[in-house]
Amino acid sequence: MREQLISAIKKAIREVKQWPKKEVQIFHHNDSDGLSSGAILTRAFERAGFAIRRFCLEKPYPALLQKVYEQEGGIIVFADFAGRIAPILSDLNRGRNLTLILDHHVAEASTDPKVHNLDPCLYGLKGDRDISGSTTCYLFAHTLDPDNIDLAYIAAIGAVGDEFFVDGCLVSENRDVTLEAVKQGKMEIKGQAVGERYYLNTDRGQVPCDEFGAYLDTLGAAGYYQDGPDMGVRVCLEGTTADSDRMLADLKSVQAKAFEEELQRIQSGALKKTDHIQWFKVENRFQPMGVKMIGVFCDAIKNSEHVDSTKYVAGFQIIPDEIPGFGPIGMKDVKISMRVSAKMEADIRAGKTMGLDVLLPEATNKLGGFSDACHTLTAATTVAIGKEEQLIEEMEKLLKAEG
Ligand SMILES: [Mn+2]
Repeated sequence: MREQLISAIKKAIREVKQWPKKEVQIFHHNDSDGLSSGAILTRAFERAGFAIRRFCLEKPYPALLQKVYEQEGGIIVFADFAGRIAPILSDLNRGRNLTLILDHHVAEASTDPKVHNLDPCLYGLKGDRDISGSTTCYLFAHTLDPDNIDLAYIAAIGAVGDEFFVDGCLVSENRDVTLEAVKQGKMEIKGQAVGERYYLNTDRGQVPCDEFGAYLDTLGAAGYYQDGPDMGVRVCLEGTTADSDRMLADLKSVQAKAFEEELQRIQSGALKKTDHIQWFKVENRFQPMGVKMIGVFCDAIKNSEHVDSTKYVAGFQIIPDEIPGFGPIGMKDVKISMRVSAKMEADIRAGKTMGLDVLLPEATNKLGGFSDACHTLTAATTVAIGKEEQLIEEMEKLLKAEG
């Protein structure tokens, strides 16, 4: 299993080394795992003598992929997403670029030999248990050049950030990278009541890895349109600084203010209600924060007195037509995030109420939208601006059909 993954990585590396163009475009996710992945790949490709163009994405939107694949002869790397859309990337690529996918989400095999899907899920590892995006990138980096062993601690940061623990402990590949970082004196593991806690030894003292991950998450999400991801990647490689602390504090206050204002709107009746759903639009009032924030906000209110605990919570945020550093991609979409109260969570777990992983993507498909991350209790998709009300109606239809 692991050996087959490593030999697939070796094959991809051979092609990278033979490729005429010595420039790599790295597309990575904006959470702590994605930023760690971006940091590892940036350092590894730099060391191998490649020029780097790095882009941080909230999602690999179809409109963006279309633009990316207008080129020919490039080396394109996706990290911490895209494992599942390897067939789509294959159709877009048609042998014209060397594409590498270093993801750990549920994956589908590539159909273009020039698209290397190195997602460990295709090799018997569990992406929600054994290996994070960052650890996948680390395996790649370490196979590319054993000197990259010093990046093991960054892989551990991403693994802790994604919170895939077994009885409170990192396991399998994620554990191996952490033990390597401990051996190098860059981390310490301490036992606690349940499982373990992981610490980074930094120039500014010991920092719990989970706190470091939350720091990165804020830079990447609240700071998405304000160079937060660049700072996040720098912080992974060089540690936090007074500058990064200041950026974090500013972002937190922007977020607190935006959330407070939105809550006031909801209190004064901005929430619309149908039979099973309560919903609202923030339009672009969360700008300049990223669209992750609509999910964070729904999370913040889902169990509050301001919402009805018997109805699904849905919020819409307009997606700005801009990828930082990449430019406009011609997108006119809105993101919907959905959450449920603790009461509904119990009903969904008991099978009495439809889970969001079925409800939202089915309704989204009817309107030609894009579904990506849909789980039973949290879900998000995108539809064209103006279709918000229709999407709610489609969900109501599904719920009524279900009875
Ligand atoms: Mn991840």
